[in-house]
Amino acid sequence: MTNETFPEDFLWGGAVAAHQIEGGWNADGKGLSIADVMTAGGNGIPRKITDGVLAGAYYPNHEAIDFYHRYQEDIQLFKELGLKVFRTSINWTRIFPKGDESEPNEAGLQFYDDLFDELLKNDIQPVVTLSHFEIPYHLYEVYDGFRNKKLIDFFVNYAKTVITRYQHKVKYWMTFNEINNQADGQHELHTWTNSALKIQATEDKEAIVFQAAINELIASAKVVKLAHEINPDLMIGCMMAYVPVYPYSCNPADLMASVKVMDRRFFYSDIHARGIIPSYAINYWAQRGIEIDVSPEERQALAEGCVDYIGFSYYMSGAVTTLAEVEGQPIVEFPEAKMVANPYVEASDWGWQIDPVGLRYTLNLVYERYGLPLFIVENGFGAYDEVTPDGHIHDPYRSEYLRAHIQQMKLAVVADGVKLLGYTPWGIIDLVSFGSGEMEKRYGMIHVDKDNQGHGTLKRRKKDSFAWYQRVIATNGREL
Ligand code: P53
Repeated sequence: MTNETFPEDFLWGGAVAAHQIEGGWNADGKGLSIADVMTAGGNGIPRKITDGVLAGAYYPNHEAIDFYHRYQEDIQLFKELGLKVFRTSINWTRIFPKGDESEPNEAGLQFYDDLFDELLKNDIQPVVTLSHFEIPYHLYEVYDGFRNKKLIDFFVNYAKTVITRYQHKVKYWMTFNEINNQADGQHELHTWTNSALKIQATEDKEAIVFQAAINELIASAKVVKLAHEINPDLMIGCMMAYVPVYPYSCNPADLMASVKVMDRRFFYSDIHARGIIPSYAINYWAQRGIEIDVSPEERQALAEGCVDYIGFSYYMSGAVTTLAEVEGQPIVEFPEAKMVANPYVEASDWGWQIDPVGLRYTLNLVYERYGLPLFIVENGFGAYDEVTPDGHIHDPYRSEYLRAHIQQMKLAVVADGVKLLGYTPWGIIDLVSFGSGEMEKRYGMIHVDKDNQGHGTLKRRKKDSFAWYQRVIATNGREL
């Protein structure tokens, strides 16, 4: 490899989400969000979604790492690390506690003014997700979540409020975090966190999730258009979870299965980026007898609200096969295929397949598909860490994972010509795991003293990976 590296203005950073770090779940007028009714699960143990907050249950997001009260101290560490950007979300329920009010909660708006000012004062640019699994619980209780078209207006009103308020502090925005996680409609946690949906066993899950997704895509498109009217300098992106799914074998049937599985996940960015509903989806709906409600005005809105860039997370790849002799997990929507382990890659302790080359592949694939700038807004390695008796955390596995991914990202930029805006590894500071609710599935370069049961001093400590990433940023990725 030559000495060529990333462009000088490359946005090195770190990423988190409000509900996974802030705590202060009912502080200063904040309302209940869908993340506030999720209990702690564990490695392989699902989180429960409760009806409201139950006495005696443990909700790890209620306190999280108490960033709400400690952000000044944390930002000093981010500054020392050299972050140029910090990706977080605005917790919708701080601004509109129930979601359907006409007037926002000023104390919530003030919190983000103070947070963004503190970041900017330390030369760190905030990058903001509008909806990162923080939909007001009231919008589920009263309106049934995003299957209801009323949520389009509530979201647009919320987005208009915060984009107007912070337009001079935040340039890069994203609408719905990992909007495609709900793609197959089968994971209760994902349909809950993406769309505040609870689907009865008697209902057609797939149809409901497609409708909710279309409603979100319309809401997103309206926000893109509105944001450009508010301030043409703003960059509004989508946020996708890209998990490339490979054909397990070169059997053509496996290749076709991978295309089908990938299309199901691409559906979302295809609409975000192109403004039209893809023919593969229209045909599928017709075959399945699914009726999706999209008015001519809404189609127009989709066409007028194409995103400026594609933000995405990348953690792992998958593989699919039709071969009878290979064991795997069934895929409900494609009964002829199943998901299987890839024998060429290893997996994390949580079974996530580690595949750095898959990141280069994804960057190429997505850039060719849309020709839009890309932004890797999540990537990282959830692992158990150990604090030594003298207070150190030696985490070479974390820098190894990140190094391998940055190397592939560099190849995509330097050798393949992909336009990449930046890289914000996930959970730059330890936080509550989304999927399991654990604290001990750690991604951070900054350790937080707290365990899965919620015990600990919340003290922050730099891990070995802190100094490593600091060097990466300082050398603009020349030294890995
Ligand atoms: P946790 C699936 C696949 C890729 C990313 O996840 C995913 C998921 C959902 O489980 O979620 C994103 O904490 C999400 C973050 C989340 C992070 O990845 O389960 O945007 O909120 O924390 C890591 O290990």
